[in-house]
Amino acid sequence: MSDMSFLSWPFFDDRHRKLGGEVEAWARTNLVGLDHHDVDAACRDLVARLGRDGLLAHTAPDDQGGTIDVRSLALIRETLARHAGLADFVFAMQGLGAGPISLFGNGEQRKEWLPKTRAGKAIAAFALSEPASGSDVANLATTATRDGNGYLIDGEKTWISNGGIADLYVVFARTGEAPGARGLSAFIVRGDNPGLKIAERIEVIAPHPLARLSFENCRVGGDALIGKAGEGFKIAMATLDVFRTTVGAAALGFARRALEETVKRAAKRELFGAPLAELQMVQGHIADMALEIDAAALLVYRAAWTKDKGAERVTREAAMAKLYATEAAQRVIDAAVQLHGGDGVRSGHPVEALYREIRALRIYEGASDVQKVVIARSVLAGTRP
Ligand code: COS
Repeated sequence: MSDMSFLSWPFFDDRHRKLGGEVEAWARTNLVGLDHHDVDAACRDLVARLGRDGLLAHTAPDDQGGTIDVRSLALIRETLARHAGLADFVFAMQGLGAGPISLFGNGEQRKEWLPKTRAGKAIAAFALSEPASGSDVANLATTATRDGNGYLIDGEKTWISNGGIADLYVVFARTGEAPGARGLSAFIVRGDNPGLKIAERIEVIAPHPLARLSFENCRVGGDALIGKAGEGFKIAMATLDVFRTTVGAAALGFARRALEETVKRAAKRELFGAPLAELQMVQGHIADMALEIDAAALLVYRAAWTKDKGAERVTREAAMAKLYATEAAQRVIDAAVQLHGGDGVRSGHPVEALYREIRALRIYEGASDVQKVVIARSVLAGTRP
C-alpha cells in the first residue's frame, strides 16, 4: 500500500481525502491484469469504465458551468498512474482533449460535448503539434480559411494522442488575424469529418493510440470555432497551464510505484548475507528517491492548489511542477531499475514498464527544455525595464 499521508497536507480538503481513497479502491478492482494486446480496444474499454463509474466527471465541469478542480485531477492521475499507465493516459486525454471546450467553449459546445466526454461516450483529442512546430506553437502552419459561414482546414498534425480513436479533435489552425501567436484559432472537428484522415499510426515505447493526421478541405461550420478567432494561442496555453500540473502528478504516481517496488525488493532480496535494505549504498538510493518524490509532490500540489484557489495564471507554477516531477521520476525509476538488477530490464516487470512509461512525459505537453524557458521568462519578467 502506497504512503497516502500526503493527503493530510493543507493543500487538500476532506473531499480530496475521500476521493483519494475511492480512486485507490477503484484502481485495485479495475486495473488488475489489463490486456494491452489491442491498445485501441483497451483504451475504449477504460474510457467506458472510467465514465460509467464517475471518474471522468472530474475531467470537465458539467455543461451548466463550474470549474475544473485541479487537485482532484492530480490525485486521480497520480493514483491511476501508480496502478496502470494506460488508465492514466485515457483519463488525462479526456481532460486535455475536452479542455479548450471546458475552459473556453460556449453554452452550445459545452452542452453538446461535455456530457459525452464525462460519461465516456465520446473520446477527445488535442491536436496542436505539427511536423515542423511542436515546441514553437506560434509558428504552426495548418490553416483555417473562411468559407461561407464556416472554415476549411488544411494541413498536418502529428503526435496526436487518441488519434485514430477520437470522436472529437480540438484543432489549432492559423486564421491570420495577425502574424504569429495572435493569428491562431481553435476548432472542434468531429472524428468522422471526411476532410480528416489518419495519415499514420505511430508506435511508441509505451504503446497508446497516437497518430499523424492530415486535413484536406476539412470543412467545419462557424459554430466549431472555440472562443474568438485569433484567440487560439492563448486557449492552447491556458489549457496546458491546467493540464501540465497533472502531467507532474502522473510522473509522481510512476515514481511512487517505483519506490514501492524497490522497498519490497530491498526487504526480501539478500546480498552479502543480509537484506539489500541493510546496505548503506542502497539506503542512500532509497533516501534520494523518497526525497525527490516529496519535493515533486509539494510542487505538483502547490500548483494545483494555486489554480483551484482562483489564480488567473499558473504558468510558472505548472511549468515547475511538470519539469521537476517528470525529471525526478525519471531519476527515481532509473534507480529502481538499477536496484532490481536483471529483473529491472525484464519485459513485463513493473519497473521495466515504468522505465518505458516515464520517458514521454519529459517531452509531451511542453518538453523539459520549454518549461525551463517558461520559468526563466517569468523570473526575468520582473527585471526588465
Ligand atoms: N496563458 C495565457 N496567455 C498566454 C500564456 C498562458 N500560459 N502564455 C503566453 N500567453 C500569451 C502572452 O501573454 C502573449 O500575449 P500578448 O501577445 O497579448 O502579449 C501571447 O500569448 C504570446 O506569448 P509568447 O510571446 O510567450 O509566445 P511564444 O511564441 O514566445 O511562446 C512558448 C513560447 C515556448 C512558451 C510556447 O510556444 C510553448 O509553451 N510551447 C510548448 C508547447 C507545447 O506544450 N507543445 C506540446 C504540444 S501539446 S502535447
